Amino acid sequence: MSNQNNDIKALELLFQRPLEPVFTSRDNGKAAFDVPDTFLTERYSGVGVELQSRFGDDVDVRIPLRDITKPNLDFATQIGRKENFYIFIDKHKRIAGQLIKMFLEPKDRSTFISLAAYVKDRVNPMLFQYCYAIAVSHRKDTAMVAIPPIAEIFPANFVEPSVFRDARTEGSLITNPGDRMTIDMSQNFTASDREEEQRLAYFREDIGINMHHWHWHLVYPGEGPDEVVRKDRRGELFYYMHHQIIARYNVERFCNGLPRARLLNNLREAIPQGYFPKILSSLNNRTFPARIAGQSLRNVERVDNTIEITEVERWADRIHQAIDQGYVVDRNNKQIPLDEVRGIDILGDLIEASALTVNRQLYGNLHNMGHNLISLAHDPDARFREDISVMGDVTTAMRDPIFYRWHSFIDQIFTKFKDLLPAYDNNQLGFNGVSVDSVAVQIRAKGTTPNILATYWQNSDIDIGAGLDFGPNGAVFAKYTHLQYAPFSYDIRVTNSGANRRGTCRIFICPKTDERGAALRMADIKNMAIELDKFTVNLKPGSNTFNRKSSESSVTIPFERSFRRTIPSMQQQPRQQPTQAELDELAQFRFCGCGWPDHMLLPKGNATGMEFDLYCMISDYTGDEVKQTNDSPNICGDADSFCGLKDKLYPDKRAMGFPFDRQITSTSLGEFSNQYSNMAITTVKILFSNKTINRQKTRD
Ligand code: CUO
Repeated sequence: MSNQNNDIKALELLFQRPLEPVFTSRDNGKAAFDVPDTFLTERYSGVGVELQSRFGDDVDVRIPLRDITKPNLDFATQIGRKENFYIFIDKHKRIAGQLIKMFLEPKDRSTFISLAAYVKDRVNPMLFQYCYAIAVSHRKDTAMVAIPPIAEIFPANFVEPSVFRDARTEGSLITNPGDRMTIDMSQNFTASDREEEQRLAYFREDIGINMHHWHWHLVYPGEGPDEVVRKDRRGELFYYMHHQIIARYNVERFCNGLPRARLLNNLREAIPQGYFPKILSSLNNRTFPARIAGQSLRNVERVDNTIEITEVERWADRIHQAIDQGYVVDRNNKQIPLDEVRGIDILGDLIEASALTVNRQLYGNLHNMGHNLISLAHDPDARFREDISVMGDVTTAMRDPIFYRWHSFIDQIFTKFKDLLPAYDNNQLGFNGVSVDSVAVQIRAKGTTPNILATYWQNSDIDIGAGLDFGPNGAVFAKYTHLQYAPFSYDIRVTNSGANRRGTCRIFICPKTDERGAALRMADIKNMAIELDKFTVNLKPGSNTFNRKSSESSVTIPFERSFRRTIPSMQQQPRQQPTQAELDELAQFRFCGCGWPDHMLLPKGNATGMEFDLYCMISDYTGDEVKQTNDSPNICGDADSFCGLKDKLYPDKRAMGFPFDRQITSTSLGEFSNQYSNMAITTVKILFSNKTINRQKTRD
């Protein structure tokens, strides 16, 4: 293999089998590293030769690792290898930031690979994977390597544990992966229907949703060197991506006859929602701790991790005060206005809080410390030696109903700021001479009725073989049941009475009624408007028709992107020299793990057909256009609404969520939309069928 191919292979191998020492064979027993003796940890250093020959003899590819000057890892080993790693607390964030910096430093790729291989066996595996993935995605010389789906690396954080016992058995007894049976994963394993929150388990515990959340935080880390943290509008995107999650969750609750999530704005009130996750930490095989119903938050008093409820309340008060006054105060006591353009971005970084916060001392670390308080409520002083609950880990936080209560509280602070800004004026909202005459949707199948959409359950297979450390080689598939919708197309008719011009088509789906069927107020509708798609259109004079597939959404990534890491043309062995086109495609995969899973694009609706307003606006492109400062290719443009573009400016100049991010004075969505020719709405119904369909091999 060429050096380049050797390097790509080496970088891929370091993602596999996170708990195994680096000298074991990987890639289904086909590849192994040639590890310098000095790389072996104390445990294995006396048996080096034996190990190398045991794991290295019958492999197809042996990759030599260059010996390097050994780094001092004392800072990183403060997190034990069996401890859970969680990025919401200061100590872990700081260590991760330092390790990322160390990974970005080597000038050449092969030193980076050797460094990573050396570090891998010495630090906490979750910490390693997080920092390594960030480094691989930010180093220029590793751009061609795909970040594998996190559920493949640490499947235990996503999948109910009994699946693993079956998977190990199947994988060990049946050596040919092609002959292995698919393991069934149960849905609804965390609670019975006695617990009403269980109605939302399919959303909270969806593997694709939780992977997206991990990936988003990987693309937008809060701590680390500037080149990794300082990204265009990252604070605003923190607000917007999480805002959309809350909007989607609340609408999903309405579909299931539940009221919207109640904000967790009183940290001293018992929390009625219990949660018993039943999944195991990948690092220590212990179950993630549960929270009983009625648990109260308590001050956290642990070694290296303390937080008082009073402190969190003080930060929230100061942030509210800053919003009321219209400015924040930086570390030099300088006032920075919270204006229409920069205000939300400043607040996002300050509330999260990321390393870009203008004043950590004054405004604290509100959102992260909320995660921390909640995730240790069951054992705040570690007297029972219990670890964090799911709320403390980005791979698992969205499983717990409390996530949505905490993030609703955070979201309400942002909304308060947005509602104080002036409403958009006619210039901003209108587009003279452009009329959206109609918007409609139709399922892409024969004999379907326009504006009726369908959802159902689907079984899909995912490969959990790569994460079965010390287990069998090769793929082991598990069957996962998730919500799915019937693919549909938009049909948008537009009349342009002017010359050739461009616009941005913005499509949202808005709830009409709450869980009781009562009409929602405009103030609530705009907060729960779900972005479905956004794309640029060229308008020719006269009539224009745009057809767009649901699968092309700017919010989502396809199922294959969420769950498969290799492109089909590269799966054959022996591995051929990849073409440039394949390398480009692979480069996209890396960033493209970020994106809402396509199968969760639509809310579930209900069995009688739940009505929504489909809203379409075409905004004037002169107000939308962003002049990119570099002309590198668009890597993964297909989920840019939530994830931005790699190494580029956020591709829409308007505020995220436009036009629903500001107050709207109209009393209804119809009234709002009727005022502007460039907007239209249509009633659509989403009909849910309680049946399960197996995934076809190909979908459009
Ligand atoms: Cu993504 Cu709280 O930021 O979980």
